[in-house]
Amino acid sequence: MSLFDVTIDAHDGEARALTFETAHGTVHTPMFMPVGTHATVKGVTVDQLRGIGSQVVLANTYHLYMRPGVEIIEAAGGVQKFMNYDGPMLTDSGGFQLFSLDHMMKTDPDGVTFHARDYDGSKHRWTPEINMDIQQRIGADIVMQLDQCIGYPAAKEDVAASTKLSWEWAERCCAAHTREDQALFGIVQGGMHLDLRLESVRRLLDIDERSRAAGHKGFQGFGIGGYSVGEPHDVMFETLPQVCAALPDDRPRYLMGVGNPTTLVRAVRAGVDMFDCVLPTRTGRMGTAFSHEGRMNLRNAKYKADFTPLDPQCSCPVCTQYTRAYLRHLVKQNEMLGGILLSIHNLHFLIDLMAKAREAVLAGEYEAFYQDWMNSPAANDY
Ligand code: PRF
Ligand code: ZN
Repeated sequence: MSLFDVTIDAHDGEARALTFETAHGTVHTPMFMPVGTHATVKGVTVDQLRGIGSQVVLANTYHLYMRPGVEIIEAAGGVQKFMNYDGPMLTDSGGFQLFSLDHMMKTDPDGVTFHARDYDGSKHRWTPEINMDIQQRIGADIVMQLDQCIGYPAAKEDVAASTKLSWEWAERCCAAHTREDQALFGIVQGGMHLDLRLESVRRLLDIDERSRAAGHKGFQGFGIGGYSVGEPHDVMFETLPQVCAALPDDRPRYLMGVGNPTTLVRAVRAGVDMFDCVLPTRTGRMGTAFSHEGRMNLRNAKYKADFTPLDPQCSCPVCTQYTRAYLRHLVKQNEMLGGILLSIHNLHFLIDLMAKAREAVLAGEYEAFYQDWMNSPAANDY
């Protein structure tokens, strides 16, 4: 199998199980990617990530570009060498960070000018070409096009304008991306509007086709951006199934920035293959754990003398070795180990949930898996 060739291992309804190769290893879907924004999954070593079955680690172009800077990462031999991790990685373009933080930025058709207010306030300019150059030098296995993600609610004409800008930038990213050992994903935008979403998909597929006709490699997968930006929970599912259905069967679909367990189970059923989110690590650091009984706040006094495992149904190194009472103690004491252990458990929870989803798809039992989850106490918890 050559790089980024996709094998469709199984279909079950709209759910799929895929396998694809990257330069740093094989990836099986559905799967969840831990977020390592600054080339570190906060508090978790790469050995620990391997131990809980992590396949792809995500990093962020904007943050790495600001600090330590592309030159340092290049001098280290790429982001994997820099962080002593030899598995598959993905970088998000950083567009989302620019648009979601207040960067006093100015967008024009050619690119975006911004002030890095969360760093030193310095002024920078990115075009799609500059962004591709940065991501190629950072050197992850999968890179995302520069896009524009609009918040919710937004006027339809504004959504339409940012969707158009995103496909125009997709075309330029595609033309500027030349690294053969790296996959490039286009990103679908279009807010909550089905017509805009479908036009976004059509434009990306046109770009892909033209690129391939010219002997280039087009897009090896598709991000689905612009969801989970403040809309009520069910709104995404009014258009997500149609977006998935319009995308090619033989390319991975990556729902960006979504990490709620129930949303993952539902999105797989709609045809999504890949996910990332800060939720497991961020809420873990705050003392919250996912569990098969729903979310648990370890600060709660009811865990004070509870010497049972965190989640008795979980096989992770935290649940098999530590009690709720001890974890509560760590969290209450603001001990760093508390956030670390809850991050490991929460990541394992989502990674394992997707591994079980894959098993269910391979067995042709996804609908039963979905119904079991939706009828479980964990499903009510967003
Ligand atoms: N675009 C990019 N990254 C993202 C998003 C997006 O729309 C989202 C939206 N949920 C998260 N991360 N490039
Ligand atoms: Zn666990």
